Amino acid sequence: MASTTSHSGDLATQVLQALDRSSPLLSAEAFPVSSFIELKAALDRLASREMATYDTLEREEVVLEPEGEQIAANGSHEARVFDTLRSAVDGLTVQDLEKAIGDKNVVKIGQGKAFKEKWISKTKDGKFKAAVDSIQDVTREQMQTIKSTRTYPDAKLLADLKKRKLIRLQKIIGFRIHKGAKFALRIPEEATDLTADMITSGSWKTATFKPYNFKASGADQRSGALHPLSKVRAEFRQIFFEMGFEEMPTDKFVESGFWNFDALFVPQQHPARDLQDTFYISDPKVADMPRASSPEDSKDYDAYWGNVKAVHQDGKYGSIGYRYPWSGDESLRLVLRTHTTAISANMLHGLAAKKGSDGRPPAARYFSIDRVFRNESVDATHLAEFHQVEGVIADTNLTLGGLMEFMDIFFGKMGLKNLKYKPAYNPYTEPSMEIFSYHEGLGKLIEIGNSGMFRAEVLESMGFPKEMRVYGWGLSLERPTMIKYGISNIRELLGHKVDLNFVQNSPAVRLDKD
Ligand code: FB9
Repeated sequence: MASTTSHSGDLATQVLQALDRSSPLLSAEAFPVSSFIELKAALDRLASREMATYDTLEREEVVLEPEGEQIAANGSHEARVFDTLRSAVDGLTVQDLEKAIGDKNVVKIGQGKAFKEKWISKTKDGKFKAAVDSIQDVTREQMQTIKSTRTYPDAKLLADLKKRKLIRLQKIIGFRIHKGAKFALRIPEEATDLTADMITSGSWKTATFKPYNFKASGADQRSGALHPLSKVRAEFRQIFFEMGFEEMPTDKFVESGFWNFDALFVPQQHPARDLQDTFYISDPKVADMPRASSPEDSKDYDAYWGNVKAVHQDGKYGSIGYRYPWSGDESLRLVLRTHTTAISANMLHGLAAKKGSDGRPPAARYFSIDRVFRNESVDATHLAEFHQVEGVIADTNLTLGGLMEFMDIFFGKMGLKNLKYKPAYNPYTEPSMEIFSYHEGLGKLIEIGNSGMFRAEVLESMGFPKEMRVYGWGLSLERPTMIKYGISNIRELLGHKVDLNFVQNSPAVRLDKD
C-alpha cells in the first residue's frame, strides 16, 4: 500500500475532509475565503487522481461601486440635500449647502434630483428650502438591498444604476465538488520520477506516480521559441504544399537495405553501403521480406523483389545491370536510413500499382523533410545526421529541361535565382545534376542541391510503364538554416549545446533576402 500524505493544512486534504462530511460541496459555502487559483489547483490535483470531481458554476453578482457604498452608508445625494434643508427654516444658498454637507458634488447632483422629486423648492430670495415634511430615500434602500443580497430583481433599474456608476456586475466562478471514484481522506504519496533505486528495489511496482498535468501552462508563459530548423522547415513545407505536393510519411528511421539501397539500384558493393558510411542495426539484424502492409495492399512484392534482383544481377528493361551475384540477405540488413529517397522508393512503388483512367499510374508529387543518418566524421558543418528535403514528381512527358525549369521555380521561391547545373552521378538517377546558385550575401557560387531523372532500372522494376518518368531532387535543411541565421557551427543549431537564448532571439532573415 503506498504511503499517504497527511498535510491537514493542505487545501486538497481539507476538501477531502469536507467531502467526507457532506457531498456534494459548494465551494462558495465550504471554502468562502480560499483563493480561486489555489482552490482550482487543489481540485485539479484531486481530479487527476479521481479522488474528486467538480463542475464549474458561473453566476453574476451585483457589487456596489464606491459612490454606491457612500449612498448606502450616508443616504442618496438628494436625500442628504433634503435632510439639510429640512432643518433650515429660512432656506439655504448653494454655498450654505456645500458648507453644511462638505461635498460640492453631492450638492450639485442632490439639489437637481431633490428639485425633480419636488422634495425642495426655491424661496423668493433664491434660496433652497424643503417643500415636503418627509421623503423615502429609495436609492439608498436599493443600495442597501444590493449590498446585503448582491443582486436586484429589476434588470432595467440595474442597467440605470450601472450607467450612473453606482454598481458593477461581477462574474463569480464557483465549484460544485463531488467525491471521486477513488475518494479517500488522504492523498497517496506519489513519485514524480522513476529512479534507478526504484527499479533495482522493485518499489516501482507498487509506487503511485504523479500524473502528468498536460494542461499546465508552464512556469513562464513567455518562454519558448520555435527552433530555426522548425521555422525553415515550415517555409519549405509551405512551398511544397502551394506547388501541389503531398507529404510522405517519414516516421520510420530504420529501413532495410532493400528500400534504402537495392530498390534505388545502388549496388551491394557501393561504398555508401560500407560501415564507415552507414549505421547498421545490430538488433534486430535483418528485416522481414517486403510484404503487404495491410489487407488493402495488393502489390506484388514477390515480383518486385525478383525484378530488383534481376536488374542488379543480370540487367533488365534494356539495362545490362551490374552483373554480380545479388544477395537477398544483404538486402535485408537493417540500416538507419541514409536518405529519405528510401521513402520515395516505397511511395513510388505504391504509385506504380495504381491505375488511372488511362490505365497508367496517375501523376503524383510527393515531398519529405526529415532526419537522415550518415556514419561520417563530424566537423563544424557536418554531424552524423542531417535533415534532408526531398521532392519527387511522377508524370509522362517529363524531360531534363523540364526538371531544370522546375528547379528554377522551386529554388526561386527561396530567393535563389540564376541557377547553374553541373552533371553529377547518383546510382538511382540518370542524368543527375548538382545545382548551384550565386549567393549575394556570401559573395560566391554555392551548391544548393542535387537532382536527377530516376533510372528505368528503378522505375520499371516497380512496374511503371516506360513512358512515365520521375524527377527527384534534394537538399539539406541545415545548410539554408545556417546561412539564413548566420550560423557557422552546426552545433549551435543541433545537439545538447544549442543556446536556447540564441534560438529565442535569433534575428531571422528571409531566405530570399541577403
Ligand atoms: O542543401 C545543400 N545546400 C544548400 C541548400 C540551400 C541553401 O540555401 C541558402 C539560403 C541560400 C544553401 C545551401 N546541399 C545539399 C549542398 C551542399 O550543402 C552539400 O555539400 C551537402 N549536401 C547534403 C548531402 O551531404 C551528404 C546537401 C545535402 C543533400 C545532398 C543531396 C540530396 C539531399 C541532400 C539529394 C538528393 C536527391 C537527388 C535525386 C533524387 C532524389 C534525391
